[in-house]
Amino acid sequence: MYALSPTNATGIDGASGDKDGDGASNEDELAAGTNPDDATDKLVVRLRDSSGNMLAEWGAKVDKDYQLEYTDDLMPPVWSVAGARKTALSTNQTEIDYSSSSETSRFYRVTVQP
Ligand SMILES: [Ca+2]
Repeated sequence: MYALSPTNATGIDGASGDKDGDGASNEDELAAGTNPDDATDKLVVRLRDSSGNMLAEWGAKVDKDYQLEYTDDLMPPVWSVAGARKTALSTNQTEIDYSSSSETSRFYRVTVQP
């Protein structure tokens, strides 16, 4: 499907390479179901306020499973889940972190579940 190198992990065609230069590694793109040859196709998470809680939204791939996670400290990060693991039924996915209202800073990520 994609011409990625199994023998040169750090090369541009390798797992940690970024063939299309969009900032997402080839390995992460394959896990997310995005195209490592298309710089306009990558998993992007946007955050915004929703009545005092943080709402995350991302462009999903149908039938992929996603989980929103957060941490309040990056040194080192201890990730906790926010909301439930979701199987995408459409390309627009959202999750609200209802535990976020009292926090002054918090970091988020969306993981693609196997
Ligand atoms: Ca891409």
